[in-house]
Amino acid sequence: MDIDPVRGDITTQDVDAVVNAANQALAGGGVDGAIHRAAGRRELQEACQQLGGCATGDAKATPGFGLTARWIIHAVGPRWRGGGKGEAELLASCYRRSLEVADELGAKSVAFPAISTGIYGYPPEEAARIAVDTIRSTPTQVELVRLVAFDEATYRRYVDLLG
Ligand code: AR6
Repeated sequence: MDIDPVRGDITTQDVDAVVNAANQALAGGGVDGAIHRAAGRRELQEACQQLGGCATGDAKATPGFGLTARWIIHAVGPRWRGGGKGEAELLASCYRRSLEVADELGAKSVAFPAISTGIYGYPPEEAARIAVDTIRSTPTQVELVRLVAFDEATYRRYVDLLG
């Protein structure tokens, strides 16, 4: 599998599936807001409502609607609470579950945002390490993972970790 760091906007990625940093209710701002705007708010909201929420650490798919990507995989990252509340395992679980859902869909290319590092306050350095380690160690049919960094510092971190 190739893991490519890119600087950019997840909503415009030309991949089979983009991952959304969602919340348990599957309705929010941040990347989520951008994805809802780009995919088509009404259709995506309806599709999310039918999923009946999503647990922290889990992931569920909807169609991509107006996106180039055929699917959106909604993953719910942990809110940072100091590190002693299982945050690392829950964040790793988001990446693992997203790849499992991608396999169920038959998606061969998947783009991830830096889950939990915005509104949820996860320390970005540690989050990047978990992202890279978990993607590398998860058995999957996905051939290309794009790590989409919204800012330069996140991009640099991915480049350093990927060597
Ligand atoms: N493309 C790629 N990355 C982006 C984009 C974009 N268009 N926009 C923001 N980011 P966040 P969280 C980066 O806050 O921390 C939502 O309301 C951003 O710079 O979207 O998991 C959900 O519904 C940051 O590095 O997600 C939840 O309520 C990263 O994406 C809550 O926020 C994640 O930022 C989830 O918080």
